[in-house]
This record gives sequence, structure tokens and C-alpha cells, in this order.
Amino acid sequence: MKDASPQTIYLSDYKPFGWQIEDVHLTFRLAPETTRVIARIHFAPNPGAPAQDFFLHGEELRLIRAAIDGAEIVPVVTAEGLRCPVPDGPFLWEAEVEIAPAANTALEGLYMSKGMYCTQCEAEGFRKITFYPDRPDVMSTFTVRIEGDLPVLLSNGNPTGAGDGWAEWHDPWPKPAYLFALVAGDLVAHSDSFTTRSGRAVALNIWVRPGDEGKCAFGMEALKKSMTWDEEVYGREYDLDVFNIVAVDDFNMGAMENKGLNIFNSSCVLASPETSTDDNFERIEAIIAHEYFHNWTGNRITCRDWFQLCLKEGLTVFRDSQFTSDMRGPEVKRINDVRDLRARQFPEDQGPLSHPVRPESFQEINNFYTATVYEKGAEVIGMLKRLVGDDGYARALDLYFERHDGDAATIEDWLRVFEDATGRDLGQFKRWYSQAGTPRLSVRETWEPRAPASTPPSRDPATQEAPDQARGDGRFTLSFTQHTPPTPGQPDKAPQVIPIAVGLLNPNGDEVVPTTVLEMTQASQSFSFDGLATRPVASILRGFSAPVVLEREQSREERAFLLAHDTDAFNRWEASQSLARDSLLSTITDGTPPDAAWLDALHKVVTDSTLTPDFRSSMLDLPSQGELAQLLHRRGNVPDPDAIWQASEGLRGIMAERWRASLPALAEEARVDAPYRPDAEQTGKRALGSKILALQSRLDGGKAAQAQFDAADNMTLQLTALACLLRAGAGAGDAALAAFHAQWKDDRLVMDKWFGLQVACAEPDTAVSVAAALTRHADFDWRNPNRFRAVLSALAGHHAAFHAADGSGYDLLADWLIRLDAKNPQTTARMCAAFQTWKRYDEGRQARARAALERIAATPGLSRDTNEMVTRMLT
Ligand code: 0A1
Ligand code: ZN
Repeated sequence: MKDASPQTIYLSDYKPFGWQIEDVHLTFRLAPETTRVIARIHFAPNPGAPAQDFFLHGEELRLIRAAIDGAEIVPVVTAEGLRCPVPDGPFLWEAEVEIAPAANTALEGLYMSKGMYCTQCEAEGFRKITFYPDRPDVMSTFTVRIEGDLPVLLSNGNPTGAGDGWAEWHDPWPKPAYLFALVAGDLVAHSDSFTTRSGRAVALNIWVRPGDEGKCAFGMEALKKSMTWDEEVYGREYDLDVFNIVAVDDFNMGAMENKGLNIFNSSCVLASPETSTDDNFERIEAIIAHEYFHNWTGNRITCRDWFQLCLKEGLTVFRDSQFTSDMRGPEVKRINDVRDLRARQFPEDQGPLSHPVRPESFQEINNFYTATVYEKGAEVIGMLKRLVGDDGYARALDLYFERHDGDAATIEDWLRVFEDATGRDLGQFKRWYSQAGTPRLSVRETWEPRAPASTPPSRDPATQEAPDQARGDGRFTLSFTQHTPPTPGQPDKAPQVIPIAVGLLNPNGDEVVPTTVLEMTQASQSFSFDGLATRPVASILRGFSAPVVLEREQSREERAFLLAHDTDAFNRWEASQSLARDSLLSTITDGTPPDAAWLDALHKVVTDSTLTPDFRSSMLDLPSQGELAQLLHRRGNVPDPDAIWQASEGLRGIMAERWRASLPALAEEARVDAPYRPDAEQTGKRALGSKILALQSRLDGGKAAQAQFDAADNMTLQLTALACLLRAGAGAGDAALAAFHAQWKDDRLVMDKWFGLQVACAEPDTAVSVAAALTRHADFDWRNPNRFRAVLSALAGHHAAFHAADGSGYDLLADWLIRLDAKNPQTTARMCAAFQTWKRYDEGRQARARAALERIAATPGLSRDTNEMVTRMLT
């Protein structure tokens, strides 16, 4: 167990390791309780490093023997590692250790999952395998021999030999230890091949447990598409003879990019139409791409230290978003990304867990695999690309690969390639990496029908010429102010560079100024547009060009106008969201009925068959209840989760009533007659169909949903129908729930859905007891992270239930987190973040949440991971 009163590690303390490693040879003699790991490592002094003692990380290792240059030594071993004197020059290090994979429930290092050996070494898991400088800036080639009585024995790189009960692998690309992987088990492969554009033949395999072979085809197609895309768009080719993917049932995260041997949570790779939803398919495609893209952004160029995590993660998320946009269309992808950012990153950035995209200190790095590092990290790259343009971005990336291939790099290196490739000074832009918090951007508009003749040209004028018919001599000015509230450890913030994409529309709907990027660098700044005949309607922050909160006083009429006419799909959606937010907030705070004008304008878009079903479906998304609570809090109100629930439910009921007449035609339009394909076109139709079915179910008590459930031949239709039946209440879903269980009880991934859906679809006053009952179900294997999350993340995501006034939601989650922490600190710590918004709520809820957090904090033997999270939330 890691100690619970740990040190804080600072970016400013970075020091290179005193030695380089020339090569690493590892032999594994596998046995569940007594695996032997024999390491032979050639060290040589690192000329660029300051003098230091020789220290190797190592945790939970039983040292059997150690030797330097063949002579046995007795090092000083502590809970964190080992020290010993070493020669001045190069030397051969040998160590044999014993580990117990079967006893490893933390799922870090070498562990077992259903009889299969598997590793997870990012971030600091390799130190549970052997003594080693377990830091990303120490890179080496690896040769691995695996001995074990199992049919499939895999490691990184290329296979170099195999026989009965053994296999050898060599990875020619120097890598840090966190990219090491080993898998051994009774596995079967779904195989294919790929020829790179320079003609290298690559064998592709997805390894799964027998019985899962039929769920690999989609992942394989996604892999091949990713390989082609990275060649075409980034000029990056694959660099080994094999690329292996393994599906494992017990995994803390989604997947891991180990060199040549990606390991996936089975939920993120296995898919079939009968067992997976459209959302699952899209997510699997994105994660396969993400892990594959890491081969260049993460593996060939890695991070110097863990503070630079966003260097690989922000960039790789950005790349996988580009890939999904290209595969499925950019508009809805952007809308979904922004929804996700607001739902997961904004609460983090605006609460006690707020930290910069590049943090400056941590206790446990595993706690920094966050939405800020990943998703805000990707947003920062999106802004860079907007500022330097597509060509500048392409030149900078080419230079990045050329200059840093084989390096362990930093954010400074990353920004320097942009400066060198484009001639821009990015000194101020860098604040996006160092300042935490979500900037608030407010805007004021002024219109002067006649621009003052003597006025000098405005600062930062928009360069676009107005089209002829709109010519006049009016001036329209946008005056922006930015302000970032204090975050932990950062009371004062300096202005950031904010790219604000703006377009101007004429009152007749024509675009008079197409999208222009205003580059805001000061705390307050104005931008004028001259030569306009009439006062335009401004579409601001198009495509969500910066991860900020836009505070804009804008009439409902103007927003309805943008909803109807904006040429920017994101802002069309955003106009509707903003009207929805205002409508819901008025209902919550003073019981005002929903905004009828907005509902009618929205109805027009939703029934407009010239628009894609996918976009129309997105338009039907309402702001989440968590987002409404966030908004109320920002406006200085105390959110009442019950009132938020009532208003959201009430609005859906009114939508159903008001649109009653159009629902059947919409349902018909959304019907897919062709055989199931998880592509963008069909997915969009089914997404629209599921929203319409949800509305219909409010009118017919679940009749249409039952029919869909009975006829469904794919999981998307089956599960959306089941959700509607469960939401209809009064036992409408009981029979379907039982039928679903009977049909899928042997499929663990589908059963995760069965568990989660019951919590997600319960009324607030029963959801906690539903969750509690499910934790007593015979199939609730709480040691399996997917099953644990199915129930308890669903509870944390049920806003009104988790924040139940009696504290029962907090208590249930705390009980289970305390129990899980003793087995699996990493998943426990991640899930603790559910409490991060606790200070927003009323005194009674706050007291109950605080008590739950304090109870977790007081648990004897609490892990370093969970201790850090809870402490940050309680401070
Ligand atoms: N690097 C992986 C995600 C990952 C991160 C940490 C892990 O253990 C602490 C496991 C996986 C990715 O970005 O996909
Ligand atoms: Zn990643």
C-alpha cells in the first residue's frame, strides 16, 4: 500500500536521471503467485545529468538477487525502491525479483484478469514489475522472453522466436518503461494485415478470449482506417511488423497505447450490432484511433516528465477528434465535444480540483489523467491551429516530428516548433498551459449607423470586405472583456490569448461578414467592422473557438434568429441551448412556463428534413441537470436539484404535448430500413428516433417503446426502448427488464448496461435504493471496474439522486469507495471526483457531502491516490 502522507512533486524540481540505459533484457517466468522477473540492464553515466545517488524505483517486489557486473550486491531496499553504490563508468545491472500477479487487485503492474496475465504500466506501474528508473525520460530498447504454460505470449515490438511454453520479443524503438506491456493467456486472434505507404507489411491482430471472436471486425476496420488516416493527414507511418491489440475485462481506464501492443478495456474494443449501441461503436472507433495515433504522439515522441502529460494526451485527443470529424462529419462532432467539455471539464476547472493543463505539482500522477489535461489540452491545440492557420499547423507538426522524433519532450519544445515554423511569439499563449480556470468572456455591442469620418482605423479591424449589397457606412463594434476567477493556488490571472471566431449576419439572414478570427490579447479589447448598411446580428465564438464561458446579454429574438439562420452549425445549436438554459432557469427560479417561441423555433429545425437527422437530434439535447446547477451557481444562486429535475422533466413533457402531432412523422423519418450499419448516416437516424421515442413515451405510456423493444434486432434500438419503458415508471419496464436479463445474462458488457440503465432511468426518490439493491445483486462483481462503474457512476451521474437532500446518494457512494480503495486505489480516486461540486449546494447537502468526504478521508490505510483527491476537495 502506498503511504497516505506523501510528498508533493514539483515540475520545478525536474532533474535528468544520472544514467542512460543502452538495452533492457527481461525474462518472465510466469506463475500466478510467484512470477519471477529477471532483468539485465546496461547502464552508462548520463553526461548531461547532475551527480546523484543511484536509485531505482520498485514497489511490492521481493528481491531475490542483485548483481553489478556479475558480482552479487546487497542494496538498501525501501518501500519506494532501492539504492546501492555503482561503478563510475558503464555497468551491467542484474536483478531477479518475485511478484504475485494473482494478488494484484490494483490493476497496475503485472496482474491477472480471468486467468490471463496482463500489464498496465502508465504512469508508474513498471516499478511493480522490476527495479527500474521508472520515469518517461529514460528510454531504451527492450528484449523480452516470456516463459509460461499458456498458448499466447505477447510483448512489445516484433516476435523474434517462440517454442513450447516460451516466446521472445524485441522492440527496436527506444521507449520509456510506461510503454512496456506483456500479455499471456488462452486467447484467439482476429487477424488482418495492412501495407504502409512505403510498402511495409504489418500483421494486425485483435486478441480476445475464446467466444469473443465475433466482436472484433469493427475494431479491425477502425484500426485500418486510423492507419490510413495518419498516413494521409499527418504523414505518419507505422513502424513495426506487427500491431497487436488485446481485450481485457479488468482494466482501470479505456485503453493503453503500449508500443505495438495496445491493451484495451474490452468495453472499448469488442462490438457487435446485437450487443453494442451506436454510441459504443463511435467510441470504440475513436479510442482505437486514439491509441493508434499515440504511436507517434506519445511513443515516438514521449513526455520528459509527467507534468508534460498534455503533450501527448492533448495532442492525441485533438488528432482523434479530427479523425472522427473526418469519418462522421465535423458539425455534430464539435457539438458533442463541447457538450462533453462542459459536462466534465468545466466543473473540474471551476471547482476545488482545478489545475492547469500542465500542472506544476502533484502527489499522485494517476489523479491527473483528467478532462483538463485531455480535453482542455486538445482545445488549446485547436486554438493554436486557428491562430496559425491550417498551413502553419501542418508546418509546425512536420517540424515537431522531424525535430523531436525519439525525444522525451516538453511543452516548451512543442510551442517552439510553432514559433519556429510560423514566426509567431507564443509567450502569452503559453498561459493556456499554466493558468487554471475557465475564462469568462463578456461582450458588448455598439452600432453607429454612420462611422465617424475622422475616426482612425479601428484597432484589429476585421479584414473581410462586406459584400456589395450590404455596403454602407455603418460601424459595428464588439467590445470584449475577459476575466478568469481564482483557482486553487492561483488567485490572480493574467489575460490570455483568445481566438474569437465571429461572423455577422444581415437581418435578412445573409452573411455580411463570414467567419473571422478576432485575436483577443488584452483584458478588454474592441473590434470594429466598418462599411455595413444595417446593424448586423453577431454570431460570436463560432465553432466554440475557445474554451471559455461567453457571457452575453442578447435578446431572445436575436437568439431565435441565429437558431434559424446561423451558417455556423455549432452556433445554431448554441443559440437553442442558450434559449433552453434561460427557459429552464426561469422555470427553476420562479416557475415560469417554458419559452413557447423557442419551442416553436426549435420545432421548425427539428422537422426540417433538409437538415441531417444527426444535427436535428443534437438540437433536441437539453442542457444537462449538472450544467444547469453549474449555471445557477455561476449566477450566484444555490441550485436545488429537485427543482432542476422537475423543470427538466416538465419541459420534456411540454415538448411532447406541444409536438404531439409531428411525432409520428418524425419517428417514421428516423426509421432505418436497411440492415444495421454503425455509420454516421444510420447512427444519426437512430439518434433522432430515440429522442422522438422518448417524447412519444410520455404520451402513450410506453406503447411505442414496447413495440420497438419487441422488434429490435440491434442493441441501440433495444436499449433506447428499454430506457423509455423504465422512465415511463409504474412497472412499465419490468417485463422488458426481465426479458433483457434473460437474453443477455451471459454477456458481461451487455449486463453492465443492464445495471447502469436501471439507476440512470430511476426517479430521484428511488434511484439510490435501486443502486443499493443492484450492489447486492449476485452479478455485482464490485472488483471489476466496469461493473462497479456501471452502478456507481450511474448514481453519481444522476444529478437529483446523487444530491438527494437526505445525503443517501453521498453515503452510498462513500461506502463503496471506501471498500474499493483497499483493492483498487486508482479507480476509487477517479470516482471520488463525483463530489467535486459539493460546495455549490445548500447547507444541509454540504454538511452531508462533507461528512461523506471526511469519512473517506478518515479511513485507516487510505491510499495516496484517494487521500489526495479527498484532501483537495475538502480544502
Ligand atoms: N494513456 C492512455 C490512458 C491511460 C492512462 C493511465 C492509465 O493508468 C493510470 C491507463 C491508461 C490513453 O490516453 O489512452
Ligand atoms: Zn491517450
